[in-house]
Amino acid sequence: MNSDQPQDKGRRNVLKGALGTGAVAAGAAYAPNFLFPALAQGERLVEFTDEASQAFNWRPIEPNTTHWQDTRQIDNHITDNDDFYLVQHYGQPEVDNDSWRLRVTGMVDNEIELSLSDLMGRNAFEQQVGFECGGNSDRLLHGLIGNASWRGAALRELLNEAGIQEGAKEVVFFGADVGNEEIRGREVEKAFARSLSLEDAMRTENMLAYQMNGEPLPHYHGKPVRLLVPGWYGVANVKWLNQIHVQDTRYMGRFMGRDYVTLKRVTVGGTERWVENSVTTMNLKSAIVRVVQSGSNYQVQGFVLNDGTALASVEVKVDDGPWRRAELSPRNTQYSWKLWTFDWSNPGPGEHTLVSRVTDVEGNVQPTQDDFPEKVSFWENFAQFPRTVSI
Ligand SMILES: Nc1nc2c(c(=O)[nH]1)N[C@H]1C(S)=C(S)[C@@H](COP(=O)(O)O)O[C@H]1N2
Ligand SMILES: [Mo]
Repeated sequence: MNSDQPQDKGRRNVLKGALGTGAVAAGAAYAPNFLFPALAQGERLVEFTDEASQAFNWRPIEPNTTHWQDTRQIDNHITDNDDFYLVQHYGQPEVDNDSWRLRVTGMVDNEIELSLSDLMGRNAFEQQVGFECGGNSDRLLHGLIGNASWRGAALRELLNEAGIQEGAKEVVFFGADVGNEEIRGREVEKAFARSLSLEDAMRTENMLAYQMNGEPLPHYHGKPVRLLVPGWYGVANVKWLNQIHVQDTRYMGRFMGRDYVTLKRVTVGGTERWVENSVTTMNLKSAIVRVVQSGSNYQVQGFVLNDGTALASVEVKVDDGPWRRAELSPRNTQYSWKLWTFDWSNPGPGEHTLVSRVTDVEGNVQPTQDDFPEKVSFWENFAQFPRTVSI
């Protein structure tokens, strides 16, 4: 058994069991939190009656498998390391911290090779970053999601130290995990990799992260070091990072050019065309995750994820009523998830439909499913997500 195995399955399972069965006593083990506290005496989670919730299946964390949160159980601004979702396409490679090296190669004046202690000896910074998988979905109640506090070194400083050469355009990030891919009829061994344009790579918030919520980066989350590109879908955050390569051509690998590629029908300069785009920055999205009842008061709780643009509002609509403003948590930061609450007092008995939408300061509004362009692939599901509850 490896030491990064989650230690804290117990309390989650206790909570799961309590869902929908009435009052749950507040656990003493919870750190106090402004928003989304654990349920207090006399509070209960209202069960969702929508199809997605009925069909939802939570899975315990297991080595080499995908894990998603039960978003109805979000009770903390920061996601526990063992509940933060997991996605890996080539399994979870064993990487030894002592022999691990990070190399910077290609169109640089000085190629660099760093050990973990070299990297940890560099200037460090900390930031909250939340993200979701580009394949997140209603079916999973948007559980491929998490928000953590990360510590690491600035990518930009390392690239500057290596000295980017004239003409360089693209920075490729390779993980230690490899898989066999059949490409044009030939089976070849490929490492997981993603790339950024040089301009995107140079953004100050990009981090080579080695700590997650105050602990060394867990094995599952890419130990000892992963890339974090705040504001981007999870696929950009290369785990088990071991090489950064600077080049003057586009990187065409599976996770840039074939997978995590959205196909939709849009107008291109007046002509309707089918267009593919690689999954990059997170689209503006909100979703309702919980409804908490305390006597005749109900509180609707949810999250927002986006590319880091400031928000103008989050609103909730009940049945065919008007859009009404929700309150955003003061703990939200530019690249964290943004938790919000909406007080819904004295709802009448019966079935109600609740939906949220978010608007940013650039005037972008979260679309409904019907507003979406015709889209073939399931990537980038950021439509408004109606939920139903029975009062
Ligand atoms: N090396 C490596 N990095 C990877 C992946 C992978 O398969 N291999 N999956 C990516 C995808 S698709 C997602 S959504 C995120 C998930 O990060 P997490 O498992 O820490 O939540 O990691 C990204 N980084
Ligand atoms: Mo993903």
